[in-house]
Amino acid sequence: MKCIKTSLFAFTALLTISCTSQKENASLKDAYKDDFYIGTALSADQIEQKDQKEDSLIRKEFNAITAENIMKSMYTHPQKDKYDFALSDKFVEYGEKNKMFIHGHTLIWHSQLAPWMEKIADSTEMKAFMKDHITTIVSKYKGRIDSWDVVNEALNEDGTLRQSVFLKTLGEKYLVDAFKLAAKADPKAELYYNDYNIEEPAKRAGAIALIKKIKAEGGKVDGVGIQGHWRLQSPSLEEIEKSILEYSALGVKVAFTELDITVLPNPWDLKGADVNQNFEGSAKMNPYPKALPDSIQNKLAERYASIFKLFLKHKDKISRVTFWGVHDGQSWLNGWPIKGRTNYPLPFDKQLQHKPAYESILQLKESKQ
Ligand code: 9MR
Repeated sequence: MKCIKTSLFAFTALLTISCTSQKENASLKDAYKDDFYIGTALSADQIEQKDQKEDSLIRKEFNAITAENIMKSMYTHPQKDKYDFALSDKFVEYGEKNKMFIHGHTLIWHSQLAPWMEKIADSTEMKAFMKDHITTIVSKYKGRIDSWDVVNEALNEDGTLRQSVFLKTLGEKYLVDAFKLAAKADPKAELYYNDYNIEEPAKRAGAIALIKKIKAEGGKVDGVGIQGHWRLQSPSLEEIEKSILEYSALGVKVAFTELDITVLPNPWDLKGADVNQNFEGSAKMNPYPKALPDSIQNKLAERYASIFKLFLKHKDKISRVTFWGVHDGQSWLNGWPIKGRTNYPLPFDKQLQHKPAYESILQLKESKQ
Protein backbone atom coordinates (compact mmCIF):
# COMPACT_ATOMS: atom_id res chain seq x y z
CA MET A 1 0.00 0.00 0.00
CA LYS A 2 1.25 3.47 -0.81
CA CYS A 3 1.51 5.77 2.16
CA ILE A 4 0.86 9.46 2.38
CA LYS A 5 3.99 11.29 3.31
CA THR A 6 2.38 14.38 4.72
CA SER A 7 -0.46 14.98 7.09
CA LEU A 8 -3.75 15.50 5.28
CA PHE A 9 -5.29 17.89 7.69
CA ALA A 10 -3.61 20.87 9.19
CA PHE A 11 -5.18 20.06 12.55
CA THR A 12 -4.24 16.41 12.81
CA ALA A 13 -1.38 14.08 12.18
CA LEU A 14 -3.66 11.07 12.21
CA LEU A 15 -3.10 10.05 8.63
CA THR A 16 0.65 10.31 8.85
CA ILE A 17 0.48 7.79 11.64
CA SER A 18 -1.73 5.59 9.47
CA CYS A 19 1.14 5.01 7.02
CA THR A 20 2.75 2.64 9.41
CA SER A 21 -0.40 1.08 10.79
CA GLN A 22 -2.34 0.14 7.65
CA LYS A 23 -1.82 -3.36 6.48
CA GLU A 24 -1.05 -4.34 2.90
CA ASN A 25 -4.17 -6.45 2.70
CA ALA A 26 -6.59 -3.87 4.12
CA SER A 27 -9.63 -3.20 1.97
CA LEU A 28 -12.67 -0.95 2.05
CA LYS A 29 -15.11 -3.83 2.11
CA ASP A 30 -13.37 -5.53 5.03
CA ALA A 31 -12.89 -2.36 7.00
CA TYR A 32 -16.60 -1.54 6.71
CA LYS A 33 -17.95 -5.09 6.85
CA ASP A 34 -19.90 -4.51 10.06
CA ASP A 35 -21.29 -1.19 8.89
CA PHE A 36 -22.66 -1.26 5.33
CA TYR A 37 -21.84 -2.66 1.90
CA ILE A 38 -19.13 -0.86 -0.05
CA GLY A 39 -20.06 -0.97 -3.71
CA THR A 40 -18.83 0.08 -7.10
CA ALA A 41 -20.33 0.60 -10.55
CA LEU A 42 -18.98 -1.70 -13.26
CA SER A 43 -18.49 -0.90 -16.93
CA ALA A 44 -19.12 -3.55 -19.59
CA ASP A 45 -15.37 -4.28 -19.79
CA GLN A 46 -15.14 -4.73 -16.05
CA ILE A 47 -18.09 -7.12 -16.07
CA GLU A 48 -16.27 -9.10 -18.74
CA GLN A 49 -13.09 -9.03 -16.61
CA LYS A 50 -11.02 -7.67 -19.50
CA ASP A 51 -8.33 -6.15 -17.29
CA GLN A 52 -6.88 -8.47 -14.69
CA LYS A 53 -5.53 -5.72 -12.44
CA GLU A 54 -8.86 -3.90 -12.36
CA ASP A 55 -10.59 -7.17 -11.69
CA SER A 56 -8.48 -8.04 -8.66
CA LEU A 57 -8.96 -4.54 -7.30
CA ILE A 58 -12.74 -4.84 -7.68
CA ARG A 59 -12.80 -8.21 -5.92
CA LYS A 60 -10.49 -7.04 -3.16
CA GLU A 61 -12.16 -3.75 -2.32
CA PHE A 62 -15.89 -4.06 -2.98
CA ASN A 63 -18.72 -6.33 -1.86
CA ALA A 64 -21.58 -4.76 -3.82
CA ILE A 65 -21.96 -4.08 -7.52
CA THR A 66 -24.16 -2.00 -9.80
CA ALA A 67 -23.95 -2.04 -13.60
CA GLU A 68 -23.04 1.49 -14.67
CA ASN A 69 -24.91 1.25 -17.98
CA ILE A 70 -25.66 -2.21 -19.32
CA MET A 71 -28.89 -2.78 -17.41
CA LYS A 72 -30.54 0.38 -18.65
CA SER A 73 -33.58 -0.18 -20.80
CA MET A 74 -31.99 0.76 -24.14
CA TYR A 75 -29.61 -2.18 -23.67
CA THR A 76 -31.80 -4.78 -21.97
CA HIS A 77 -34.96 -4.12 -24.01
CA PRO A 78 -33.85 -2.73 -27.38
CA GLN A 79 -37.03 -3.67 -29.24
CA LYS A 80 -40.60 -4.21 -28.14
CA ASP A 81 -40.37 -7.99 -28.43
CA LYS A 82 -36.67 -8.38 -27.83
CA TYR A 83 -34.69 -8.48 -24.61
CA ASP A 84 -30.93 -8.78 -24.46
CA PHE A 85 -29.60 -10.28 -21.26
CA ALA A 86 -26.15 -11.34 -22.47
CA LEU A 87 -24.23 -8.80 -20.37
CA SER A 88 -26.63 -8.64 -17.45
CA ASP A 89 -26.32 -12.43 -17.11
CA LYS A 90 -22.55 -12.02 -16.88
CA PHE A 91 -22.96 -9.20 -14.36
CA VAL A 92 -25.15 -11.32 -12.09
CA GLU A 93 -22.87 -14.37 -12.44
CA TYR A 94 -19.89 -12.20 -11.53
CA GLY A 95 -21.61 -10.97 -8.38
CA GLU A 96 -22.68 -14.46 -7.37
CA LYS A 97 -19.25 -15.96 -7.98
CA ASN A 98 -17.71 -13.29 -5.75
CA LYS A 99 -20.50 -13.35 -3.13
CA MET A 100 -21.33 -9.70 -3.72
CA PHE A 101 -24.56 -7.82 -3.07
CA ILE A 102 -26.10 -7.30 -6.51
CA HIS A 103 -28.05 -4.15 -7.30
CA GLY A 104 -30.19 -3.69 -10.42
CA HIS A 105 -30.00 -0.27 -12.10
CA THR A 106 -32.57 0.59 -13.36
CA LEU A 107 -36.15 -0.30 -14.35
CA ILE A 108 -38.13 2.89 -14.98
CA TRP A 109 -36.03 5.88 -16.06
CA HIS A 110 -36.77 8.56 -18.65
CA SER A 111 -33.15 8.53 -19.86
CA GLN A 112 -31.29 5.92 -21.93
CA LEU A 113 -34.60 4.57 -23.21
CA ALA A 114 -34.66 2.50 -26.37
CA PRO A 115 -35.92 4.59 -29.33
CA TRP A 116 -39.11 2.51 -29.59
CA MET A 117 -40.00 3.34 -25.97
CA GLU A 118 -39.77 7.05 -26.60
CA LYS A 119 -42.49 6.74 -29.20
CA ILE A 120 -45.03 5.27 -26.76
CA ALA A 121 -47.73 7.92 -26.65
CA ASP A 122 -50.81 6.45 -25.04
CA SER A 123 -51.65 5.04 -21.66
CA THR A 124 -52.66 1.55 -22.83
CA GLU A 125 -49.38 1.01 -24.60
CA MET A 126 -47.34 2.46 -21.73
CA LYS A 127 -49.16 0.31 -19.17
CA ALA A 128 -48.43 -2.78 -21.25
CA PHE A 129 -44.78 -1.74 -21.61
CA MET A 130 -44.31 -1.24 -17.88
CA LYS A 131 -45.93 -4.56 -17.03
CA ASP A 132 -43.91 -6.52 -19.57
CA HIS A 133 -40.62 -4.70 -18.90
CA ILE A 134 -40.65 -4.88 -15.11
CA THR A 135 -42.13 -8.37 -14.86
CA THR A 136 -39.79 -9.90 -17.42
CA ILE A 137 -36.58 -8.40 -16.01
CA VAL A 138 -37.30 -8.74 -12.29
CA SER A 139 -38.66 -12.31 -12.66
CA LYS A 140 -35.65 -13.35 -14.70
CA TYR A 141 -33.33 -12.47 -11.82
CA LYS A 142 -35.72 -13.38 -9.01
CA GLY A 143 -33.76 -14.38 -5.91
CA ARG A 144 -30.48 -13.36 -7.60
CA ILE A 145 -30.62 -9.57 -7.83
CA ASP A 146 -30.82 -8.33 -4.24
CA SER A 147 -32.20 -4.85 -4.80
CA TRP A 148 -33.57 -2.70 -7.63
CA ASP A 149 -33.77 0.96 -8.54
CA VAL A 150 -37.40 0.61 -9.51
CA VAL A 151 -37.85 4.25 -10.43
CA ASN A 152 -34.92 6.56 -11.16
CA GLU A 153 -34.93 10.36 -11.20
CA ALA A 154 -38.67 11.07 -11.27
CA LEU A 155 -38.31 14.50 -9.64
CA ASN A 156 -37.47 18.03 -10.70
CA GLU A 157 -35.16 20.19 -8.56
CA ASP A 158 -38.13 21.93 -6.92
CA GLY A 159 -39.57 18.62 -5.80
CA THR A 160 -42.36 18.46 -8.39
CA LEU A 161 -42.70 15.45 -10.68
CA ARG A 162 -40.64 15.44 -13.85
CA GLN A 163 -42.66 15.59 -17.07
CA SER A 164 -41.31 12.26 -18.25
CA VAL A 165 -42.85 10.06 -20.89
CA PHE A 166 -44.23 7.95 -18.01
CA LEU A 167 -45.91 10.87 -16.25
CA LYS A 168 -47.28 12.22 -19.52
CA THR A 169 -48.92 8.96 -20.53
CA LEU A 170 -49.98 7.50 -17.19
CA GLY A 171 -50.06 10.33 -14.66
CA GLU A 172 -48.68 9.91 -11.14
CA LYS A 173 -50.05 6.40 -10.88
CA TYR A 174 -47.08 5.06 -12.81
CA LEU A 175 -45.00 5.37 -9.65
CA VAL A 176 -47.02 3.06 -7.43
CA ASP A 177 -47.69 0.74 -10.38
CA ALA A 178 -43.95 0.30 -10.97
CA PHE A 179 -43.32 -0.62 -7.33
CA LYS A 180 -46.31 -3.00 -7.27
CA LEU A 181 -45.16 -4.77 -10.44
CA ALA A 182 -41.61 -5.17 -9.10
CA ALA A 183 -42.81 -6.52 -5.74
CA LYS A 184 -45.07 -8.99 -7.50
CA ALA A 185 -42.24 -10.26 -9.71
CA ASP A 186 -39.82 -10.74 -6.78
CA PRO A 187 -41.42 -10.24 -3.36
CA LYS A 188 -38.08 -10.57 -1.59
CA ALA A 189 -36.05 -8.07 -3.63
CA GLU A 190 -35.46 -4.72 -1.94
CA LEU A 191 -37.06 -1.92 -3.90
CA TYR A 192 -35.55 1.57 -4.07
CA TYR A 193 -36.45 5.02 -5.31
CA ASN A 194 -33.16 6.52 -6.61
CA ASP A 195 -32.39 10.15 -7.47
CA TYR A 196 -29.73 12.87 -7.37
CA ASN A 197 -29.79 16.06 -5.26
CA ILE A 198 -32.47 14.57 -2.99
CA GLU A 199 -30.42 15.70 -0.02
CA GLU A 200 -31.32 19.29 -1.01
CA PRO A 201 -34.34 20.61 0.94
CA ALA A 202 -36.90 21.18 -1.85
CA LYS A 203 -36.14 18.03 -3.78
CA ARG A 204 -35.94 16.06 -0.54
CA ALA A 205 -39.44 17.22 0.41
CA GLY A 206 -40.60 16.00 -3.00
CA ALA A 207 -38.93 12.61 -2.51
CA ILE A 208 -40.45 12.21 0.94
CA ALA A 209 -43.91 13.03 -0.41
CA LEU A 210 -43.37 10.61 -3.30
CA ILE A 211 -42.32 7.72 -1.04
CA LYS A 212 -45.19 8.38 1.37
CA LYS A 213 -47.67 8.40 -1.49
CA ILE A 214 -46.41 5.17 -3.01
CA LYS A 215 -46.60 3.48 0.39
CA ALA A 216 -50.05 4.91 1.13
CA GLU A 217 -51.30 3.48 -2.16
CA GLY A 218 -50.02 0.01 -1.32
CA GLY A 219 -46.61 0.01 -3.02
CA LYS A 220 -43.62 -1.59 -1.29
CA VAL A 221 -40.67 0.81 -0.98
CA ASP A 222 -37.74 -0.57 0.99
CA GLY A 223 -35.19 2.14 0.45
CA VAL A 224 -34.17 5.45 -0.95
CA GLY A 225 -31.03 5.82 -3.05
CA ILE A 226 -29.31 9.18 -2.65
CA GLN A 227 -26.99 9.19 -5.66
CA GLY A 228 -24.30 11.42 -4.14
CA HIS A 229 -22.80 13.16 -7.18
CA TRP A 230 -21.23 15.76 -4.93
CA ARG A 231 -18.69 18.57 -4.84
CA LEU A 232 -15.83 19.48 -2.47
CA GLN A 233 -17.86 22.20 -0.74
CA SER A 234 -21.42 21.03 -1.15
CA PRO A 235 -23.83 19.65 -0.18
CA SER A 236 -23.28 20.43 3.48
CA LEU A 237 -22.91 17.65 6.01
CA GLU A 238 -25.94 19.13 7.79
CA GLU A 239 -28.19 18.58 4.76
CA ILE A 240 -26.82 15.08 4.25
CA GLU A 241 -27.47 14.24 7.89
CA LYS A 242 -30.98 15.72 7.83
CA SER A 243 -31.67 13.58 4.77
CA ILE A 244 -30.49 10.37 6.42
CA LEU A 245 -32.70 11.10 9.43
CA GLU A 246 -35.78 12.20 7.51
CA TYR A 247 -35.73 9.33 5.01
CA SER A 248 -35.07 6.78 7.66
CA ALA A 249 -38.00 8.15 9.69
CA LEU A 250 -40.20 6.97 6.80
CA GLY A 251 -39.17 3.40 7.64
CA VAL A 252 -36.94 2.96 4.58
CA LYS A 253 -33.25 2.12 4.30
CA VAL A 254 -30.90 4.81 3.05
CA ALA A 255 -28.26 3.94 0.43
CA PHE A 256 -25.69 6.21 -1.19
CA THR A 257 -25.79 4.74 -4.64
CA GLU A 258 -23.54 6.70 -7.02
CA LEU A 259 -21.00 8.48 -4.85
CA ASP A 260 -18.31 10.63 -6.45
CA ILE A 261 -16.89 14.09 -5.71
CA THR A 262 -15.93 16.40 -8.55
CA VAL A 263 -12.83 18.56 -8.01
CA LEU A 264 -13.27 20.61 -11.19
CA PRO A 265 -14.93 23.99 -11.70
CA ASN A 266 -18.57 23.80 -12.54
CA PRO A 267 -19.78 26.00 -15.43
CA TRP A 268 -23.01 26.72 -13.55
CA ASP A 269 -21.09 28.22 -10.63
CA LEU A 270 -19.34 30.84 -12.73
CA LYS A 271 -21.03 34.20 -12.33
CA GLY A 272 -22.41 35.31 -15.64
CA ALA A 273 -21.41 32.10 -17.31
CA ASP A 274 -23.69 30.99 -20.05
CA VAL A 275 -24.36 27.31 -19.51
CA ASN A 276 -24.68 26.84 -23.24
CA GLN A 277 -21.29 28.40 -23.83
CA ASN A 278 -18.78 25.95 -25.18
CA PHE A 279 -16.19 25.34 -22.49
CA GLU A 280 -14.54 22.41 -24.23
CA GLY A 281 -10.80 22.83 -24.58
CA SER A 282 -10.75 25.71 -22.08
CA ALA A 283 -7.72 25.46 -19.76
CA LYS A 284 -9.58 27.37 -17.08
CA MET A 285 -12.22 24.68 -16.92
CA ASN A 286 -9.71 21.82 -17.05
CA PRO A 287 -7.09 22.98 -14.55
CA TYR A 288 -5.42 19.62 -13.75
CA PRO A 289 -4.94 17.79 -17.06
CA LYS A 290 -1.80 15.96 -15.87
CA ALA A 291 -2.06 15.52 -12.10
CA LEU A 292 -4.06 16.67 -9.12
CA PRO A 293 -2.11 19.12 -6.90
CA ASP A 294 -1.52 17.91 -3.33
CA SER A 295 -3.62 20.71 -1.91
CA ILE A 296 -6.73 19.53 -3.79
CA GLN A 297 -5.88 15.87 -3.26
CA ASN A 298 -5.91 16.57 0.47
CA LYS A 299 -9.17 18.50 0.28
CA LEU A 300 -10.73 15.52 -1.46
CA ALA A 301 -9.42 13.19 1.25
CA GLU A 302 -10.75 15.47 3.94
CA ARG A 303 -14.16 15.67 2.27
CA TYR A 304 -14.39 11.89 1.92
CA ALA A 305 -13.34 11.47 5.55
CA SER A 306 -16.02 13.82 6.82
CA ILE A 307 -18.68 12.17 4.68
CA PHE A 308 -17.75 8.65 5.79
CA LYS A 309 -17.57 9.79 9.40
CA LEU A 310 -21.18 10.91 9.07
CA PHE A 311 -22.11 7.62 7.36
CA LEU A 312 -20.56 5.70 10.25
CA LYS A 313 -22.49 7.78 12.77
CA HIS A 314 -25.69 6.61 11.04
CA LYS A 315 -24.60 3.14 9.99
CA ASP A 316 -27.76 1.63 11.51
CA LYS A 317 -29.78 3.50 8.85
CA ILE A 318 -27.44 3.00 5.88
CA SER A 319 -27.50 -0.18 3.82
CA ARG A 320 -24.87 0.51 1.16
CA VAL A 321 -22.40 3.09 -0.10
CA THR A 322 -21.53 2.62 -3.77
CA PHE A 323 -18.91 4.62 -5.67
CA TRP A 324 -19.83 5.54 -9.24
CA GLY A 325 -16.95 3.76 -10.89
CA VAL A 326 -13.85 1.84 -9.82
CA HIS A 327 -11.20 4.45 -10.64
CA ASP A 328 -10.82 8.05 -11.88
CA GLY A 329 -10.04 7.03 -15.45
CA GLN A 330 -13.47 5.46 -15.80
CA SER A 331 -15.52 8.27 -14.30
CA TRP A 332 -18.40 9.83 -16.25
CA LEU A 333 -17.19 13.14 -14.76
CA ASN A 334 -14.34 13.23 -17.29
CA GLY A 335 -17.02 13.86 -19.89
CA TRP A 336 -19.72 15.83 -18.05
CA PRO A 337 -20.76 18.63 -17.93
CA ILE A 338 -17.85 19.46 -20.22
CA LYS A 339 -16.29 16.89 -22.51
CA GLY A 340 -12.62 15.99 -22.49
CA ARG A 341 -11.63 17.04 -18.96
CA THR A 342 -9.54 15.16 -16.41
CA ASN A 343 -11.39 14.71 -13.14
CA TYR A 344 -10.35 12.92 -9.93
CA PRO A 345 -13.57 12.05 -8.11
CA LEU A 346 -12.92 8.54 -6.72
CA PRO A 347 -10.64 6.89 -4.12
CA PHE A 348 -8.52 5.17 -6.83
CA ASP A 349 -6.61 6.97 -9.56
CA LYS A 350 -6.51 5.85 -13.17
CA GLN A 351 -3.37 3.79 -12.52
CA LEU A 352 -5.46 1.98 -9.89
CA GLN A 353 -3.38 3.38 -7.05
CA HIS A 354 -4.93 4.29 -3.71
CA LYS A 355 -5.35 8.02 -3.31
CA PRO A 356 -5.20 9.90 0.00
CA ALA A 357 -9.00 9.79 -0.14
CA TYR A 358 -8.83 6.01 0.12
CA GLU A 359 -6.49 6.19 3.09
CA SER A 360 -8.71 8.71 4.81
CA ILE A 361 -11.77 6.47 4.46
CA LEU A 362 -9.85 3.45 5.82
CA GLN A 363 -8.27 5.50 8.56
CA LEU A 364 -11.66 6.22 10.13
CA LYS A 365 -11.97 2.53 10.89
CA GLU A 366 -8.35 1.94 11.83
CA SER A 367 -8.37 4.65 14.47
CA LYS A 368 -11.24 2.81 16.19
CA GLN A 369 -9.50 -0.56 16.34
O1 9MR B 1 -22.17 6.86 -15.64
C1 9MR B 1 -23.16 6.78 -16.64
C2 9MR B 1 -22.60 7.25 -17.97
O2 9MR B 1 -21.60 6.37 -18.43
C3 9MR B 1 -23.73 7.38 -18.99
O3 9MR B 1 -23.22 7.97 -20.17
C4 9MR B 1 -24.85 8.22 -18.43
C5 9MR B 1 -25.98 8.33 -19.40
O4 9MR B 1 -27.07 9.01 -18.88
O5 9MR B 1 -25.31 7.65 -17.22
C6 9MR B 1 -24.34 7.65 -16.23
O6 9MR B 1 -24.86 7.18 -15.01
C7 9MR B 1 -25.95 7.92 -14.47
C8 9MR B 1 -26.83 6.95 -13.71
O7 9MR B 1 -27.21 5.89 -14.53
C9 9MR B 1 -28.04 7.64 -13.12
N1 9MR B 1 -27.65 8.77 -12.32
C10 9MR B 1 -26.73 9.71 -12.92
C11 9MR B 1 -25.50 8.98 -13.45
C12 9MR B 1 -24.49 9.96 -14.01
O8 9MR B 1 -25.02 10.62 -15.12
